[in-house]
Amino acid sequence: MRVNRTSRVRGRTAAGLAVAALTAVAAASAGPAAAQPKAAPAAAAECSEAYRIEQKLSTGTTWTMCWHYEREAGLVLENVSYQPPGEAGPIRVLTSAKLAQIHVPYDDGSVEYDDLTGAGFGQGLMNLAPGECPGGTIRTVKVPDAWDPEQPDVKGLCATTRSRGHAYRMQGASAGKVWQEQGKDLLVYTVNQVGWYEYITEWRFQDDGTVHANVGATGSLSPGDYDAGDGRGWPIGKGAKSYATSHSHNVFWRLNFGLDGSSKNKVEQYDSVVSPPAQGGQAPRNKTTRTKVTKELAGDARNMRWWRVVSTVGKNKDEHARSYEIVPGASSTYPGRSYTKHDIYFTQYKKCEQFASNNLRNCGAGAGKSVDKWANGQALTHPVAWVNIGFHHVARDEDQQPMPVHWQGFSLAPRDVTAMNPLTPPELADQNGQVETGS
Ligand SMILES: [Cu+2]
Repeated sequence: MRVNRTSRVRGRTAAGLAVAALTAVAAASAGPAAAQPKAAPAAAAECSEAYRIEQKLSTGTTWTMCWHYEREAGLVLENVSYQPPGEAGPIRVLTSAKLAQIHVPYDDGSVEYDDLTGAGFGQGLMNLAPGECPGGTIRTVKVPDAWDPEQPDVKGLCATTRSRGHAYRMQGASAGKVWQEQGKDLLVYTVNQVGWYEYITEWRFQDDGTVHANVGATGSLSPGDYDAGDGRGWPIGKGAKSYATSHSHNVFWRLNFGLDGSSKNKVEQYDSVVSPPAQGGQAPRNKTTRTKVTKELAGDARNMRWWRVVSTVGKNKDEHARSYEIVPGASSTYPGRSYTKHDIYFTQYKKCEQFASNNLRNCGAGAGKSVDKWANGQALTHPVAWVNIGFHHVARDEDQQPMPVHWQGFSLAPRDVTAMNPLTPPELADQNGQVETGS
C-alpha cells in the first residue's frame, strides 16, 4: 500500500521518490516502538521563548500557547490559553491539539492512504516564503528525521494576525452611535507536502474566544491518478481525457481539553425535537434536552445535535460553568472504514492513543490501531475529543493548476467562558441579563 502510494502519488522528483519509499518501508518494518514520536514536553506553560506563541490582539484579547513539532503529526499546540479584556488571568482551553490523521481512500478501491502515519506528512514540512505570512513571524522548525538530513531546519511555522470583519454591531439609539468592533484573529499555520498535495494546517484564534481548526488541500492533483476509467473520476483534460479518480480526505483532529487547567472535564450532548404547534398554539415547539456523556462515545452528527466540553473547576462571573462547544463544519462522512463512520469520538485519555487510524504507538495486545476501537465504554473522566471531517473530492477543471485550496474543519465556540460578550464595551457592561432599551 505504501509502496503503491509512493509510485502513484509521490515521484514529484526522483530523489524524493527514493527517500520516501525507503523511509516508509523502514518505518513499517521497524514496528511501532521505533516509530513513536518523541514524548511531548511536560506542562509547557514553561516552554522557552522559541516555542511560545503569545499574541495580544489590538482588541485587547491575548492568546498564549506552546508549540512543538512531531515527525508524523506535524504541528502540535499545547497549553492554549485565552485572556479576554476584563479577565484577571489567562483561561486554559486546551492541553494539546493536533491533527490525528488524514485518511485518503480512492473511490475505485485501488488504494487508501494514511497521510500522517503512512505517507510522510510531518516530514514534508515546507519552507514558507516571507509573503506567505503577511504581517507575521515565520519560525524555524527542526523536522525530526527530515527527508534531507542536511537540512532539518525549515522556516515552516507562521504566526500572524488578521482582521475578520465585524465582531459585533448594535445600533445605539439613545447613545446616538453605532456600537461596533472589527474582530481580530491570531493565525497559526504550517504547510506540509504529501506527494503532489500540499496541506495547510491552520489554527485560528479569535479575540472573542472562538477557535477554528481547518485543513486546506492545495498543490496539485496527482497526475498518476488521471486514469479513472470506470466512471469514478472526472475529466479534467480536453474532452474525455484525464479522468482524475475521485477520493475522500477524511481529516481527524485530536483535542485534549484542559478547561481551567484541569483535565477532568465533562462532556454533554444536546438534541432538539421539534413538534407541531400545540392545540391552539401559534407555532411549532422545540424541546432541547441534555444527555450527559459519562462513557466513551462514538458520536454521529445530526440535525440540531451538538456537544460541549464543560469545566469542572471554573465558572464565569455569572456562576455558570465554563465550556466549549464543538461546532463541526460541513462534512461528508465516509462509511467505508470503522473509524471514519462516526463524526466525533470521545475517549478516556490514554497516552498511546495518538492517531485516529494506523496508530503508531503500542497500546497493548488487542487494543486496536484506530479510535473506534478505543471508544468502548470506559468511564469518561479525562476526555479526549477526536473530530472527523470528511471531504469527497470529485476533481473539476478548476483544480489545475495549482489546485485552489479546499478547506475542511470545525470550530470551538466558547459557551459561558465569560459572563458577557468578552468584547463588550465598558459603556454596555451593566447590560448582563438586563438589556436597556435604546442604549
Ligand atoms: Cu483531493
